[in-house]
Parts: sequence; C-alpha cells; structure tokens
Amino acid sequence: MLFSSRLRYFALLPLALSLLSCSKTPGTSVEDARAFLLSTEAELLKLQIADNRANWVHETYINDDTDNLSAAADERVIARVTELVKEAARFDKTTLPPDLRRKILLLKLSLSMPAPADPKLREELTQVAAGLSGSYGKGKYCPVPSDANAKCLGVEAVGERMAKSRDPKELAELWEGWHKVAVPMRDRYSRFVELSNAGATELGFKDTGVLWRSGYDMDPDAFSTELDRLWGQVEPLYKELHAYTRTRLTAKYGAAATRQDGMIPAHLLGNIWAQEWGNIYDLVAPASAPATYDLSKILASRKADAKQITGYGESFFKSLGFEPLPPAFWQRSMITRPADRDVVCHASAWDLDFDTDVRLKMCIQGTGEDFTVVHHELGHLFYDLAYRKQPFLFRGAANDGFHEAIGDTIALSITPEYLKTIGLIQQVPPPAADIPILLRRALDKVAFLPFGLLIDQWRWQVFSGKVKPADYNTAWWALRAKYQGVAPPSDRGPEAFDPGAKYHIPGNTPYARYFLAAIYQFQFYRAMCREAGYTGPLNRCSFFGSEAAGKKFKAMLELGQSKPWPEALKQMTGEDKADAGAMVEYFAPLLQWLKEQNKGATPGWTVASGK
Ligand code: X8Z
Ligand code: ZN
Repeated sequence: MLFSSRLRYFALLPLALSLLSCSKTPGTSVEDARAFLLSTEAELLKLQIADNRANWVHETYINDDTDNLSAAADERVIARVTELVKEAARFDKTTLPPDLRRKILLLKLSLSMPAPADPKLREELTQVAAGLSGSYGKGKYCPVPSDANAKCLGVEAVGERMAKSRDPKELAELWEGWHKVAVPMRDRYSRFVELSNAGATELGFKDTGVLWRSGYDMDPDAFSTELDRLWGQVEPLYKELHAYTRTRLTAKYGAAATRQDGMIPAHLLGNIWAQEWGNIYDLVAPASAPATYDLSKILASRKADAKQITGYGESFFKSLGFEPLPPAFWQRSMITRPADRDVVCHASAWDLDFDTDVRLKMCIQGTGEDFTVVHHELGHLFYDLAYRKQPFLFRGAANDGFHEAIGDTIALSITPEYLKTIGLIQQVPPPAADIPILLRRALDKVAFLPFGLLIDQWRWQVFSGKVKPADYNTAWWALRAKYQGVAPPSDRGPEAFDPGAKYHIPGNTPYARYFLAAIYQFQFYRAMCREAGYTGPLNRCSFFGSEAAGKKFKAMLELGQSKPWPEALKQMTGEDKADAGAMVEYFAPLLQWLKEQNKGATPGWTVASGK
C-alpha cells in the first residue's frame, strides 16, 4: 500500500508539473516549442481553411452579407495569429533547431494585414479592408451617369477598350472614368493604414511596410537596397524601350503624345495603369518586320473557350512530369464572369484546403493575354500542390516573388516552336522575326519593371508616415514620373486617389513580389533551359516536354518555405543571389536594336523638381 502510494506519487509528479506549466508558466524548452508549434499548425490550418471559404464566396458573390462574413473570418484568423505570435515570444531566448525557429519567424510574418489586439479596432480594420476590396470589385465607369440605361463598364471592359482604342480623347475619358472609382476610397484607406500600423507595432515592427520587407531572409533595409540593385541592372533597357515607344507614339498621335518633359501620357500605353504595354504592339512594331502571329486572333478563330485555354496551361505542366490538376479544380473554379452578380474578376489562384482543393478564379475572355495569365495562375496552383506535404507553416513559397514567378517561367517557353508543336500555328516565323517577338515581350515584361517597383515604394512611404493622406496622390505621381516616366492625361484634382484604381491597393496585396518575379522568372527559365540541354540563344528556348527540367523545378517547389530562399534558388539554378543578368541576356538582341533605333534621340525624361 505504502509502496504503491509512493509509486503513485512519483508517477503523478511529472503530470502535476506539466499541468502547472500549462496553466501558469508555460515552458520554454525545445520540446515545449515543438508541442506549441504542432498545436498551432493544426489550429491555424482549420481557421485558415474556414477563412479561405468565406473569402472565396465573397469574391465570387459580392454583397453586404459576404462582405461581413469574409471580414469576420479574416478577423478570427488575425486575432488568433496575433495571440499565437505573442505566445511564441516565450521561446525568444531558447536555442531552437533551425526548423522550429523558422516556423516561429514565419508565423510572425504571416499577416499582410496585422491588426490591433483591441477587438473593436480589429473589427473596424477587417471591415474597412473588406469594404475597400468590395468597392474595387463593384467599381464601374458609367460614361453617362445621368442616363439610367447607359451601359456601365467594369474593369475588364474598360481594360479591353483601352487596349483597342486608338483615339486619344476616348482613351483619356476611359482612363479618367475608371480612376473615379477610387475617389471614395481615400479616407478609408488612410484609416486602414493607421489601424494596420497599430497591429504591426504590437507585433514588434515599426510599421506594416517594415513587416512586409522582413519576409526575405534579410534585414528589411537590405531588402530595399537589393531592389535598387536589381533595378539598376535593368534600368538602361527600360530607358531605351521608353524612348523608342515615345518616338512611335509621337508619330502616331502627334501633340497628344508629346510632352516637354519627355514623359509618356499614361493613357496611351494600352493598359489602364500603363503597367504592361503589349496591347500597343501594332503601334510600335518595326516597319519592315516579317509577320509573326496574333494569339488573340488565333484563339478567337478556333473559338477556344475558357476551359480549353486552361487546358493548354495544364498540359504544359504535365509535359514536365507534374500530375494533372485534381478534380476539385475543374468542379469548383470560376473561370468566366458570371452574368448575374458582382465578382472580383482580378485573376487569382486559391489553395482552399492546403491539400488538393485548388481553384482558379478568373474572367477568361479568350485573349492572348488570358493565355499567359492562365499559365501564371496555374503556376501558383502547381506550387501549392507541390508543397502540400510540408508542415502547415512551410506550405508557402520560398518568398512571395517565387510564387509569382513559377507560371511566368513556364509562359516564357511559349515560343513559336511551342505553338507549332501544340498546333496553334502552322509555320514558325523566320529568325528575322526574333526582334518583333522580343519587342512584343519586352512591352510586357520590361515595361512592367518600374511599375512593379513603385507600387510598394509608395506604400512603404505611406505606412511609414513619410507620406500623409493629403499627399497620397502627389507622391504617387512623383514615383510614376521617377521610375516609369509616365504622366496622367490631365492635372489630377485634389480629391483623386489614383493608387486606389489599382486592385492591389484596395485589395492590400504586397507588390514587390511582382517586381522580383519579373526578374526571377528569367533566372529560373535560364536554369531550366540549361537542364533541358538547350544551348542556343536564350530567347528561342522552350523546355516544353523536358522531364529533366521539370524534375529540377519540382524539387524546388516541394521545399515550400522550409528553407531560406537563397537555398531554394541555389538548388535550382546554382546561384544564390537574384540576378537580372538572365533577363538582360534574354533581351540582348533587342537592346542592341533599340539603341540603333534611338540613335539621335536622348532616352530619359525630366522630373519636375520638388516632386
Ligand atoms: O495580380 C497579378 C496576377 C495575380 S497574382 C494576375 N499580377 C499583377 C497585376 O496584375 O498587377 C500578375 C502581374 C502583376
Ligand atoms: Zn500571381
């Protein structure tokens, strides 16, 4: 009896201690950290799936109810992550194995919209955020607002007209019309900034911008410097493209395209935001170029529907050795705009359950642009599927630029030879078509670079308080001038909030990722071409069908975010630094050609002082 009671005593002691440690002073050992992360991952997985479902329904059926439901689900995740980050601080002084330390770091960085712990403020923030994103999704430009029957245009309709119209007056109207959508967002956006910053401070960051810049396995200031370095590598190429495009637009539009300062009016570049210029290819095409092909026309003549266009993307991945998309993808995606309700049409890829329920949300109309965007989006989904066996906190990209680069890497392989292989064109254009094909591509990829860079330059200034709400728009145009060399069609009034007319601002999606992706994709592509045994000029390579290239790619994707990104990059490319050299190599023949065309002209523009 005695013995047994002693035994009981000893047997119960550890349990009693652990009960004590749960209720009063939680442990800080490595084993405690492991247990904490295990339960955190299980809990967050559940919460995040519920949040994804609410957001999916919101974005595919916008109304007041779904605005509220998605805001409430976001709030639950943010509240819990905030608590868990604070709880995890107890391991700050524990020497943890690298995987556990990394998980805690990733947990801390996981919110792109940190929120205050005060439930009232948190609720306000999530509602302001859902309202901003809803306002963008519902946004319409009504050419004759007083006429109830006048047809109002959503963002794709405005985009489509701006791609096709060659009437500067109509283009200016469309541009100004769409930008009105953002006017009522400005005050809500400044409140959003205040509240999100309060949340970032509670998590130990100076502001939300610093939190965003902390996600790159380097010091946040070093990250800004790194972006400047990369921009420095490609800026000369952009300047030549800008100068050439300006000359051709002046020839076409005369005074409407001509400015004393050398900037290009933003409404003449074939895109609402002047972010990609491929739609004005016909205006800048080399005079004596051999005919190439127009993918939009080919797809239209074949009556390729949304499903077929998506199928082309899937086949490419399969040719590299990836499994087909899971059945849920085909059953649950939204790939065309529904006729009867407001939806967020901006294309996005959804990892609903962090397993095989992956979905595409896109309003495919059948253009050549859709063809590339489908590859972009499927890149996200094949990445999601590849890392789904990782622990929950590692189910993400090496960094967010990697996620954005995967599909684009594949799309660089859409060469004439590839289009012939899949039967979309009958004849491969002669080598003399290289320059027009490269120019067409540069209008999208090279023109994008300064835009990709400036969006977050603006947001970082806003989050840091350097730019106050009254100066939001002036600061925006100062950056547009500095980096892109573009100007608005007319002076912007004091009520304008032009950043809000771009999805990622009201949608609060960080944007430096796209700048990085524009550079990484050429680095990945060069490595895969090498792996596929290709040795010719980089711009003619397609690694379609190369299982060797696919294997290398897949191995990197499967890592998820379990390792710092330079390791993932090294495994795939042998290089551990981002390098725009691959992009410069790809466009080298075009750069030389542009320089010849620009002889006698001076690339560049002047930015008014004080801006
Ligand atoms: O937003 C996107 C994708 C979804 S992640 C369609 N992109 C940026 C944009 O449209 O502004 C891709 C390129 C840049
Ligand atoms: Zn994307």
